[in-house]
Amino acid sequence: MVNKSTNLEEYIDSFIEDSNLQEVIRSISIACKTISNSVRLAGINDLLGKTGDINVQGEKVEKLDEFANNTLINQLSKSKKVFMMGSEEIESIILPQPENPNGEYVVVFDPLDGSSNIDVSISIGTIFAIYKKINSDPQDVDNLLQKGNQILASGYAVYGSSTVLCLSIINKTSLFTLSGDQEFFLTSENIVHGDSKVYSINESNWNKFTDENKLWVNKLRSEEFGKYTARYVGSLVADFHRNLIKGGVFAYPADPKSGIGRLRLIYECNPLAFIAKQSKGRATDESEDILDIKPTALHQRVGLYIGGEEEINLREKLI
Ligand code: AHM
Ligand code: MG
Repeated sequence: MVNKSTNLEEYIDSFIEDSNLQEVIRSISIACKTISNSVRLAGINDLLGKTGDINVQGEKVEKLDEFANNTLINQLSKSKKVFMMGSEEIESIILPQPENPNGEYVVVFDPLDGSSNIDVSISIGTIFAIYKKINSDPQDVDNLLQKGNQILASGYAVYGSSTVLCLSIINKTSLFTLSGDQEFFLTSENIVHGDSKVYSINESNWNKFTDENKLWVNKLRSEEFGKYTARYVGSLVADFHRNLIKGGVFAYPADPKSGIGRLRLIYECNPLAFIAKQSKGRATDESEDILDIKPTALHQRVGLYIGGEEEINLREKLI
């Protein structure tokens, strides 16, 4: 039973023993509040549009991407608990300023997922995951190249019709809603994937789909397994959030020729795959569990199939 007066602070105090980990989560939540406010007022505060820079992905950087990235780095630096960070927006290792050799935690994030939706007031969000460092070498990228199954906690904030923070830790995934007084209150606890019949796929890529994927999507469209409908926001974080709550499956297959996907393993796929796993869901890249893939590069892109366990199993049965 959700106690609607429990705030995030009380929640993390009640079952996370490590006060350093608590502080990391607190810092991320503060950054998400700041980002949420800036997203809501972007048009007024001249935060829409591009900075003129190109990021490591070769994409034009949005002003809000840059703002969100700096906000997370500054807030996590202030926590004094973080050893190293990795961001979708930055090419290599990020160290807190001042450096913190005694910090134990490594945090990775996509500061603002769904960049193409920023200027049109459609839901976007922040995705993050927290790991323990594996060694104390501040130049060792292996601290960031950890498998998703090493994640201690992950989550996201979605800046939608309300701002909701999802936190997944110790077999428990909960949702917090940001109040008018800028406090995150617990609004759903122990959530599990819903069972609506939804598929979320950019079907404009149909001509690049493998025969297996064409067969799968055609079966979903055929009503043989219930009446599926399509929902695709174009912000992974929002598509995942909807499917987690209501039910559904999201897929962004890898290009069959190159084997490379659109979404980033470390900053997008792993954090969400961890949440899925803890919420009766699953995520694969088609051949293996996303959480079992050993990253070989910071900005590695993979195919992603993520949703309720039954949805992912159904695809595997059909192809
Ligand atoms: P971003 O992190 O630069 O916003 O890119 C990732 C986004 C995802 O949020 C979304 O699922 C996908 O790219 C949409 O891609 P497409 O426009 O090809 O459908
Ligand atoms: Mg993204």
